[in-house]
Parts: sequence; C-alpha cells; structure tokens
Amino acid sequence: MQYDFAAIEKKWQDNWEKTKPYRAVTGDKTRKKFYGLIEFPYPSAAGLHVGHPRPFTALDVVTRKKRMEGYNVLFPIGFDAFGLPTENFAIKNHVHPAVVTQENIKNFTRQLKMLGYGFDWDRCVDTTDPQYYKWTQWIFLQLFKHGLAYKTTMPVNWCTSCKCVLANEEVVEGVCERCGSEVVRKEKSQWMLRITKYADRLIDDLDDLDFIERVKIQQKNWIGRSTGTEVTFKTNMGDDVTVYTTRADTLFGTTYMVISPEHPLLKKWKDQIANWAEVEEYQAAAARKSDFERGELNKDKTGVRLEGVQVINPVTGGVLPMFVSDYVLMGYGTGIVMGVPGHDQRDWDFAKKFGLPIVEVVKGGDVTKEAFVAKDDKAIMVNSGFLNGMTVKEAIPAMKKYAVEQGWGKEKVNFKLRDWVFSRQRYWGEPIPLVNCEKCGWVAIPESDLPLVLPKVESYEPTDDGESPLSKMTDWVNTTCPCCGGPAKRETDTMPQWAGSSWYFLRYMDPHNDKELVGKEAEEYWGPVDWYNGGMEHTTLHLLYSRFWHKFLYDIGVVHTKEPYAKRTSHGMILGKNPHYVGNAKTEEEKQALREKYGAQAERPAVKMSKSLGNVVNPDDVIKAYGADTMRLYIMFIGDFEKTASWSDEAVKGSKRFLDRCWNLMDRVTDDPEISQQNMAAVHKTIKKVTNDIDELKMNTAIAALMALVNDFYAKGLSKGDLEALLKLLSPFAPHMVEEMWELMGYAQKYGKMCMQMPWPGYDESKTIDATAEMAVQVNGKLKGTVVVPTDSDEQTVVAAAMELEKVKKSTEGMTVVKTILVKNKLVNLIVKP
Ligand code: ANZ
Ligand code: ZN
Repeated sequence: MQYDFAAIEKKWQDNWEKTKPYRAVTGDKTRKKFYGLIEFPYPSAAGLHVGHPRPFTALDVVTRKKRMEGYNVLFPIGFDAFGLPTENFAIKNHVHPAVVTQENIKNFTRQLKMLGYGFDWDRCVDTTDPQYYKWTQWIFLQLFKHGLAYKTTMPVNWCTSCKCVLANEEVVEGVCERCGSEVVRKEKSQWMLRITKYADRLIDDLDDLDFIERVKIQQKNWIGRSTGTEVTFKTNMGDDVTVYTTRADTLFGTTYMVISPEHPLLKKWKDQIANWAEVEEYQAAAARKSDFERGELNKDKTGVRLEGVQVINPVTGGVLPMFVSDYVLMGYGTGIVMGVPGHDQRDWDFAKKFGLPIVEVVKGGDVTKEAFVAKDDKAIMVNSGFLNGMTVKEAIPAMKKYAVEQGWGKEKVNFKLRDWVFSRQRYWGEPIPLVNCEKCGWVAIPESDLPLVLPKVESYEPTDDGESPLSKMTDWVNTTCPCCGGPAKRETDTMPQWAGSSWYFLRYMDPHNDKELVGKEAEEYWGPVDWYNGGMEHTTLHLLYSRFWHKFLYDIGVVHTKEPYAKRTSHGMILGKNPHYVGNAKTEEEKQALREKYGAQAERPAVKMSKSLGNVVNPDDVIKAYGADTMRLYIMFIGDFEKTASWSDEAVKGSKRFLDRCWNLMDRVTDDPEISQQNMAAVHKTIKKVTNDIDELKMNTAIAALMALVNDFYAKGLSKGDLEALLKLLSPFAPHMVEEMWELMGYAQKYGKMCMQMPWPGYDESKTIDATAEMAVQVNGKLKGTVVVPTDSDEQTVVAAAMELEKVKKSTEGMTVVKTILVKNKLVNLIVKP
C-alpha cells in the first residue's frame, strides 16, 4: 500500500476539526496544566514563511508529548494583526486594511491547519477585533490612571519612510527596525509609558526565570543599570555642574569637561560665552545627527571650546576648560561628563584632537598611545593623592566616600532604558482612548465606552507633517469631555504594534470573557506560561514590553504572578541558498566577478531568504509535493534549534524517504516474540533518547535516534509491540501518518483512542544498557574528541552523535560535510568544506 500523504493528511485534519482533541480544559484539577506558547504571527500578505514552522513545530512537538504525558495542555494561536505592512499594502492596493487583514488571517489559518498543529482553535485571538482591543485600551487606561502614561514633547526617532515615530527599541543600528530606512530626530508631543519605573524589577526578577542566558544578558544590557557617583564641580559661571561617572577613582586624571549640545545650561550661559555663535552652529549640526552616529562608532570627535568657562577640579584645585561635544548625550546621566583621557578611549580621542593633557592615574598601559582601560579592577592608582597605591576596586568607593563627606558627591544609579514612546501617527492601530479638554486637560473616556472603535476613514495614508490620518476625521475628533461636558478633542495617534502583543497570552486563557480581560479562575489555573519560544529579535522589544505590562497587571491585581513566562527559548533563522555564492561558480573569473559585485555576501553559501534573491521557500509548495508530515519532520531535523540552518530541497526528500520507510514497516511486522526480545534494548534506548531530547529541543538528534531504530527494524525485523512504540515516539513529529498507521494496525480499535491520546511510552533504564563503542571523531583528519555510541552504529547515528561535540560544532559551523569516512566502532572522519 502506498503512503498517500495528501489523502491521509486531509482525513485526519477533518477528523481533528470535528473531534477537537487539542481542546484545553480550564480548571481541570485532575491533571497538571501545561501552557506552551509560540509568538503569534503577523498575518502578512505573503502568507506563512518557512521560518514560522520551525518554532511552531518545535512547540507543537513539545506540547503533543506533554499531552501524552497526561498534562492538560493549552497551546493557542492567534494573530498580531495591527501594523504597518498591512496598512502599506492596503494603501498600495486600495483596499481597507481591515479587509486585507481578514483575507490574510484566512490564508494563514488555512496554512497552519494544513501543517497539522495541535492548536486549540476555539481560543484564537485577533488583535484587530474590537472585542480584543477593548482590553488593550482598558490596560492603557489603567496605566494612564496610575500615572504611567504621560504626554510630553521631546526629540523622538522619526522614520522617514514609515512617517511615524519609533520607540528606542525599534531603532536598530541607526535605522528603522522594520523597513531599514533612515531615522531622524523630530520634536514631537508623544504618549510615553513609564517602563523606567520597572527597570529594577525587570532586571532583578530575571534571576528566577528559566530563560536562555543570551536573552537575560541582552535584556540586562538594554536596561543598562549602572551604579556610579554624581560629582559636582564649581565654575566661574554662577552655576555648579554635575557629572555622572562610574569611575570616581579617576578624578585626579580629569583634564577637561564636556557638556552635551542639548544641555539647557548652554542657553543660560549664552551671554557669558565669548564664542556663542560658534557654539550655536555646533548645536544645529549635532541636532541633525542620530544618537547612533554620535555614539560608539564615531572615532572622529568634534566639539567647540566654551570660551570664558572655567571649571574647578575639586580634588586638585586645577582649572579645567569646558567643551561642548556631541559624544555626550543629553539623555544619559546628567548630560555632562568629566574628561579622563588617560582611561577612557572616547576622551582620549577627544583630547588628542584638541591637544588636551593626558594624565595617567591607573598604572598598566601607555597612555601616550591609547587610553588604558584596566581589564580587571586590580590595577594600581598613581598620581592621585590619597588614592595612590590602592587598587581601582578600592579607590572607587574611597573617592565616593570622600566626595560625599566633602559635600560635592553622591551615589547614583542610572539606567540606559528610556520610557517607551507609545504613540504612532498611523491609522491601523488601536485608538488611544483619551480626550483633551481645554478645561480638564487629558481625560480618560469612561470604561463603559470601550472599545473605542477605530473609525472608517476615506484616506489612511500617512502624512509628512506627522499628523495621524485620524486627525482629518473631524466628526470623530470633536467630542465632549466626559468630565465637564465641554468641547474636547480625541487623541488621534494610535498605539504601536507592540500593544496588542503585550498581553495576548492572558487572553488565550479566557478568550470569550466579555466582563474582564481574563477571569480570575482561568488566570490562576493557566498562568504563568510554562514555555515560551520566540525570536531573539524580540528580546528588547516584545519580550521586554510584555514583561512590563504583566508586572503592572500584577501590581493592580489582575494577574497572580510577577512574571508572565517561566521559560523562554529561542530558535535560529532558516536561511535560503545564496544565488551569488562563489562556491557555485565554475571558473576563477566568475568567482572574481561575484566577489567584486557582492563582496562579503559572495562568501556565504546561505543567506536570509528574500524575494529579490529568489530563494524564498513557500511551505504550500513543500506540503503539496511531500506532505505536511515531511515538512514538519524536516524542519525539526534541519539542525541545532538555536542556530541558523540552511534550507535544502535534497534533505527534504530524505525526510520523505524516512517516512516512507516507516510506512512500509507495516508489511514487516511479525508476531515472533524472539524479535521483540532482540529489539528491547534498542527500543528502550530510543524512548529514553527521544524523551530527553524533546525536553531539550534537540529535535534533530531525537529524529536521528528514530531513524537508527527504524534501520534496526529493517535489519532485524520487528514485532507489533515494537511498531506500537515507534508510532508513539513518532506521533509528535508526524501526527497524520502515525494516526493512519495506528488505525490500519488495529491499535485504534484495540485501545479506543488515537495514538496521540495514548500515554507517552516509558523506558526501563536497566533495559537500555547495551554494548557500546567509544569512537574517535575527526574533522578533516584532525582529532576533535570521542563519542560513545551503540556497537555497530551506522553512519547517521555516529555523525549525529559526533555533531553534538562542542569542538565538532565549532569546526563545522557554516561548513558542508562533503564526505564521511566511517571505520565501524573505531573512528569517524568528517570531510568538510566551506
Ligand atoms: C569618567 C570616566 C573615566 C568614565 C573612565 C569612564 C571611564 P556606563 O557604565 O555606561 O553607565 N558618561 C556619563 N554620562 C554620559 C553621557 N551623557 N554621554 C556620554 N557618556 C557619558 O557609563 C558611564 C560613563 O560614561 C561615565 O563614567 C562617563 O565617563 C560616561 F576612565 O566618567 B566616565
Ligand atoms: Zn473637560
């Protein structure tokens, strides 16, 4: 009998649609709960990308196994559907964004169902549904009522292409995170959320979470807590100046001062600064630059000396000059720094350029060549009066103490994190439920008026003047004040795309509740999310924002846990073939041409998929050709989950062949009890391996173990019991094919259950022990370590084991294995090429 995947997949998907085996039951006390979450997709017009199935399938496998282990599983899905791409698509094609959104959601739903995911579709949410965003608006109102939302005018990041403001988190390396366009500064009045009030808790509470280390580090760095000293200097201008420094120990080495171009003191001193015109010109030039251009990357320091300004160094009594320079940012510390060229590279670069003295106060380098930044804090202080002979570690608190006693210093904690710029001048977002009244100022609309529905407008094109499209809807804008009944105007900016996703995991727990955003019982039962997988690119965006909102909801008693997610993992990207890869060129000339035209990109065999490179893989095509189970299996077998992996059509076929082999095992099953005995060790070992590997997201090695088991079955034969065990282990990966085989083999009738409803197979440690072989692992002939594998393991098993060695991972990263040399039970040699 043929493995007719198309018919089989359709049959089982129809069955699941009707019988709903993935329904999560709120409040079921007879089972433990497990809440698995993937980042809900943005329903773009392009449809599902092959990048989506990687995390989706991984958590589908995890949650399927959990169900078989007896858990009451919540594995939900929804759509994060507000946002710019849809709005831009709608503008270009002259359809309303709401219409586009519904079409896209329909298409995504079709594709997700086709992949056989065990989502509880009855809990599906759509952030653009007024019944959903009613609660997004409700949360905003609570933030407003608690003083955590405020409007202020300040220079903000403005994307020249999206024509709207961006949060700091949305500016990546100086460009718009979404469209890659230039970001400039613009003075605008904006709604802000006081995320900074949660800065300490957002760092401290990470300690108790099971997040991968990279995520914790990135969040901590972004929040950037720094403990230092504020030091106040006397000047001849009638005002003292205060700096923030983490290196109070270097005060004796301070040879000049720098003030940020935006600092308000400058204007105040205007008449006393002899070269004011020059300063003003410099301020104007700085205003045109982004923080990014002014920061780290900029080696060529610029600035203007403030003529007539004198600052007194409190420890040496020396007179210091003061400069205005754009490498000092107004948004951090006090906006003024003390220049210590001997020990800060930025200051060193500046001092060199302006011919300022460089004084060594920490021993260990040659400050005439570059700044000496002590690697550890054991370096010794010199030229520093009472600090001489101390280590840096001792000198910092000693100077701090002295400064405090003398009355010109105090301890200070600073954060890099800024408040969250929360308004957008675009149409396709949640309306902000506030009105502005001449008498009462900003007033919340009554909660009973929620949702404040996004009105239909004639034109939703963004404007260059930075006014939201809603501002032209005068009928909608003009309203009455809920407070005094007088005339008032609605806020016309909308919320950013990150609003709806900041709390969606709560709605899944109780999606149809029209009284509360989530009911107490449901939240207490399901919260927190047990396992959340998502992209690294969201670490300092969605992941941070949603932790902030959740903490706020905790503070006002809506949720019972401080943190929304107990565990966070992250997947690598799926890359496509690089059409410009030099490795594909036949002649030297061709190679040279590619290098000239594409530079570094020509050296990479695989690159990010994109329309322009023609290397995008559409899941629909793969499913059509090989079936969803092959797609699922392949995307799990593709490589280490956390790392990037390259799509290969050949390897997809390999996964299909494996499923064919599984299918054909049905013809080989016997009732011979001898065979069952023979396979015992292999079966138990595989159960152990697959069980542990799934928990650690090592889906590739779990599949390799299943492949080895199937090879064993082909070599030695298999019993009905052996096949039953295999099907259970394979069920999370290839659920359609497994259910069909389960039925054909008569198990469905025997147990009255689908395979996915059976208990997960257990193993007996004593039965897993089997003769093993320690094998040497080489890469290109060089010894990298050894692996212990079952005696007579085949190539696939040995290679899979070898690939788990750190050293092998390192030396094969980005390479292709072109050949494998296997000396059974002794050695494996991987021949790799870039
Ligand atoms: C003197 C000094 C000497 C510094 C030295 C560093 C090394 P973190 O750790 O990131 O908090 N700084 C302070 N405010 C600044 C601003 N608005 N713009 C640019 N730089 C600013 O960094 C604190 C250090 O960054 C401070 O300590 C200050 O330079 C600089 F050997 O003061 B330091
Ligand atoms: Zn009023």
